[in-house]
Amino acid sequence: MNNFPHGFLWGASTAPHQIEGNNINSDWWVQEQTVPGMEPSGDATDSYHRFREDMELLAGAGLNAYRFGIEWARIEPLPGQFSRAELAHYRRMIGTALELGITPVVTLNHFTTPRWFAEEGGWLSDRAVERFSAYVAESSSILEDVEWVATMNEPNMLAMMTTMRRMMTAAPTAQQDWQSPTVDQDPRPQLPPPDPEIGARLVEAHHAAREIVRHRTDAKVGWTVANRAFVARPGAEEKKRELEYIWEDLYLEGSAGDDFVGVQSYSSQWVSETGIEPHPQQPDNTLVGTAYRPDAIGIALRHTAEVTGGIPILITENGIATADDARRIAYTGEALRHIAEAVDDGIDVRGYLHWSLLDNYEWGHWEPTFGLVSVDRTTFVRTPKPSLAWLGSVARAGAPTAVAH
Ligand code: IFM
Repeated sequence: MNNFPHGFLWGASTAPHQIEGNNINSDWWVQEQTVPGMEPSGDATDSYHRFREDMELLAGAGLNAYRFGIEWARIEPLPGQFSRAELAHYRRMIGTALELGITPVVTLNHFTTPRWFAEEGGWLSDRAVERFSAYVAESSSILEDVEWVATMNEPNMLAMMTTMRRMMTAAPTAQQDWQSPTVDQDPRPQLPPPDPEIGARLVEAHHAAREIVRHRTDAKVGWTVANRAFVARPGAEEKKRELEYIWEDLYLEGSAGDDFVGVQSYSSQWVSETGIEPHPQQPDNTLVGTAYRPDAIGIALRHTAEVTGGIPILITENGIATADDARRIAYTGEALRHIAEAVDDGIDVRGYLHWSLLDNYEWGHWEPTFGLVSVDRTTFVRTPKPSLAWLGSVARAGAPTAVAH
């Protein structure tokens, strides 16, 4: 009981825009400079230059998988102009991971797009799928020995952000309401529900990308879906199903025919008959304003398995925004126990990738720290936190209950 399957991946995740620095050709770079209240990403953690050091820290702790992304805005800074040098850069990252005995899990799109793509109409433009496909085709040329490829990160949150941007364009004063799509600030505006029309476009783009990657590589292809782990108050079951469809199931159903689905969950949300209950401010909230709910990942795994009908699952993100590393260890230990129970119940989970390897840029803010490693933003010196060694020891033991903390 509570042993993870042989060959289980143990690692951590990152995203290019959140760690690389100076991603100046991306739509997010523009947004950071213009939306009031947003902090810029700047040099980020300079992982564009320091990726080997990051991977060595991960491997040295005993972890065997690293999820990182390719940045579209670097590969195609202008429409149709692909950078061989940038492709070579990401190929070096893949090569470094393999050399260090790390299984690379490569994400092709993690929220950001080239600014020209955004100016052309972004995901709502008639050319969106064609444009994304061209980028994916070029990127596939460096993926020949990559086993796991995610076409897109959290398309449901991307659809929500696209909906949010459309609302901000229509009413610029709304810019003050949302200073980050992931940080629940005070006062607390509700996130807009992702527009299903945008969701349908992302499903189309994912399917097109999946076929391109399959045609050109031997990788397992899927995408990763944010799971809000909704729980219904008495009498709110119907409302919960309605919200689950809008926020998650449209995208989980889009996984049909994929080789795996990425599950990402951090906290859980109550649903009453009138909708999602805003989570009140309280002392044990995380640094992104969410409830401390290590059980969320178990809810997310069960819901994903039910909707997808048993496609292999990779946990591509799970973690906590906290300045207290002992709390990170407590949260993660508890989350791993919920994962182990789901595995024992027959859910096909292939790996656990913690969010995040590094304290990084949390979409408009630097304060929420999710990392197993802290980074001095002036010198870029990395300092592993106790949680990194702790997760490595769990990985070596292969069972969370075997590790004292
Ligand atoms: O930082 C984000 C990541 O980019 C997508 N998933 C949630 C994380 C924490 O908010």
